[in-house]
Amino acid sequence: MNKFSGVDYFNLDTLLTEDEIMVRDAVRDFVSGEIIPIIEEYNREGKFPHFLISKMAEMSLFGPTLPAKYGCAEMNNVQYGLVMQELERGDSGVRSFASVQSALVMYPIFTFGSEEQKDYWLPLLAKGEKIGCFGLTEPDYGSNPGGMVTKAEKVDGGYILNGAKMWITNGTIADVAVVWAKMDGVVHGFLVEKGTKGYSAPEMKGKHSLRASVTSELIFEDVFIPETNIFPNTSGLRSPLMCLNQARYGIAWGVVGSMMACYDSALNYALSRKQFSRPIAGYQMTQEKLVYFLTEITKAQLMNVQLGRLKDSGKLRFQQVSMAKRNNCEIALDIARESREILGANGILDEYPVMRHAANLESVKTYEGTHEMHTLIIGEDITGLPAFD
Ligand code: TGC
Ligand code: FAD
Repeated sequence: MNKFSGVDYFNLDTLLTEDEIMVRDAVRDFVSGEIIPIIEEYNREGKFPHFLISKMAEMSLFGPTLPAKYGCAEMNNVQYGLVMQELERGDSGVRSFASVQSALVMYPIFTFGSEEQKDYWLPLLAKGEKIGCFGLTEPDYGSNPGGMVTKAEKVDGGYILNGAKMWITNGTIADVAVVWAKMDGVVHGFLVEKGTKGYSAPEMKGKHSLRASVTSELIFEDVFIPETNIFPNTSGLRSPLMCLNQARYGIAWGVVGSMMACYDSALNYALSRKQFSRPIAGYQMTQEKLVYFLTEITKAQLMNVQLGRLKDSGKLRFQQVSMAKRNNCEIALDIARESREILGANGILDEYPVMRHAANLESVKTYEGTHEMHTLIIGEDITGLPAFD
């Protein structure tokens, strides 16, 4: 296999530091060596490649922006974004695993947790010795999580949790679930540990998308949560929404990896596939597609670097994250679909990565806020007029 050398039409490496390039290249090699050779098989079987967890932990890919005292790498946000980009060049499901562990489990424990919760969970999660999941979505409340009906009730020494979550990445394999539930009408976060009586996490089967990722229901039937397992520092629905910003930021970068994989595959195929008198890359309509891909990749890369710099300077607004998540997911899906067209019938085979990326991106465009939700978030920001209801 040819070594993947990236897609950089505007010399964007000049916007990155040496350390940022070093992290990107290390993860790029890891993806080429460890993920790409095996991922089609795992995707076909509908299995998550568990053996990658310890390898990703060794590379400090979990909670990478958190402090070293928890065993984390203290990367900046551009490095974190580049990690997500490279992982998703391998597979959106593998990137999802890392996103959830970092942005939706380690981030809330770090941000809203007690010192004891941080000291116990963060080192174990960083080492990949424990796996986490994040339960916000419910069967009847997806885009509108504020309507959730999962409930906690205060009892002696803790809380009783009842309700259900759905579509939860890593749920079945998680040692700890960050679960959001209402108590007296206010949203709170709880750590629910595997094996707790009344808690189960059956895997959801039959997915055509993110097949190399575990997706589950979480069911809570009179589950007792000790006092030590509530987050002490939350502020209602705003707290889970803050976690979403971290994950959406990672997705905005991640899907550029999918775009690169599809562009690379389509370009190589178009150069080698001959129809009529020459390679199909020599026909104007194919070139139009390839130029569209490369232009959109370049625009997304520029958006991401600036997003990362804003995040590192503490000036990033959540509406800006929405714009990048919304745009980059839509474009990535377009590029995957059009790459499949360039590959003709071969495009539907898992000998090539494009159909897998296209199928995965259907989920990525939907989770962490649908295209429509991000439109409305930005629409409200521009006009001052909320249009959700
Ligand atoms: P709303 O009244 O707008 O907001 C409540 C409070 O939160 C503030 N806020 C945010 N703060 C930080 N970051 C954000 N992104 C925020 N969005 C809103 C807001 O300012 C307000 O603060 P305050 O101080 O005034 O109380 O709440 P709403 O109920 O009207 O909700 C609006 C809406 C639609 C934007 C929100 O609910 C939403 O984002 N919906 C989409 C749901 C979603 O994205 N779910 C994702 C679930 S997790 C997932 O998909 C994981 S995928 C995992 C993988 O990678 O595999
Ligand atoms: P709905 O909210 O029912 O929306 C259906 C359609 O209606 C969408 O097109 C939506 O945009 C549109 N719509 C809704 N309201 C409006 C409106 N006001 N105006 C215009 N259009 C509207 N959740 C978690 O909590 N944790 C996870 O780990 C997690 N992992 C996931 C993994 C996968 C593979 C998938 C597919 C989902 C995951 N999710 C997770 C859930 C995900 O966040 C939700 O699917 C998403 O937020 C959308 O909710 P929904 O599917 O219920 O769609």
